[in-house]
Amino acid sequence: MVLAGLVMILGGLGCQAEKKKITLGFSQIGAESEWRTANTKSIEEAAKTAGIELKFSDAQQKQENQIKAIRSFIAQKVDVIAFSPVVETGWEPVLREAKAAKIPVILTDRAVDTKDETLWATFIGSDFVEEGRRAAKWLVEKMKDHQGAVNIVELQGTVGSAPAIDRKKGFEEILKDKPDFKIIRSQTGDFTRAKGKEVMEAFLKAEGKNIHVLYAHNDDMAIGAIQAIEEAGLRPGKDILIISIDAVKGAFEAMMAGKLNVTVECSPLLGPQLMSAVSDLMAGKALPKRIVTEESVFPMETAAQEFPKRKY
Ligand code: GZL
Repeated sequence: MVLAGLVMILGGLGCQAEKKKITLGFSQIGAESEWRTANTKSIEEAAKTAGIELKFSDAQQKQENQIKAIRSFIAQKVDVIAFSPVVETGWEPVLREAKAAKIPVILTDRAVDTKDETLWATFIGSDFVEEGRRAAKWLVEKMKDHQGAVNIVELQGTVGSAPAIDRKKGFEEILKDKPDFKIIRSQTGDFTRAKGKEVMEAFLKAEGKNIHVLYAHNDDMAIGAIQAIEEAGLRPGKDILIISIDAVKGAFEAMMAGKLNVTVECSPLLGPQLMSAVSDLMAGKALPKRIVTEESVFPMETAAQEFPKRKY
């Protein structure tokens, strides 16, 4: 009898020891920017620290690849699915499939535009409209003693993406009652350095010295544009003021070189918050529908003192 009891206890312990590891399927947009690679690193490191098994897929900035990855995670019966949606729309069908399979979905970094908010458990990410407002508020303050027109060219992020839509919205909201501030050219640079340089070359060809300010939706496009401005014989940060968003290391290096005037922080370090949300979901805890990341603004003047403290 004692032996049987002992076997039961050991068996129970054995069951506890084999407690099933949480499996998270994550569909990442790609590796288009410094921000994205820092985001991926944060997620991979946080999953390891949390002891969560991570199935990771890189969509190379294509929505169809993200949809395929999510379907694969459903087929593999992962515990939770998380993804950073490359664009806002076109997600309902696959999210309904995840819901039917009773697999909760967490949105990270970018939001989706769906009528049915039960299709996702929570959205962890920045307030992109506020980032756009902060960029414009810095410019208005910087130009407060300037007389006459302020001609702005804008490098937008990926067409249809939440950050591109909302960073434009926030920027224009602040400038809407300031007629001297004009966006004279606006085009997507798809968040990459190469495309940012290419589009800035076209802006310079069309507008030349008529450009006073560049507003870039991310640092990578701003860094590409800086090369174009220098190749055109102009001084970035002086002849053309440059405002960008993310606050990656490359932006601090450009500010310390006097070529970028300000970067608005958008933290990619979402890994710990994501893993905490995954663990809470699996423990049956309710999650807030929105988890906002806290962020700052870094003008050129503070770059040297801030740079050593930067984590991405
Ligand atoms: C913002 C993120 C954007 C970054 C870009 O949260 O989605 O995508 O601003 C990145 O650098 O490519």
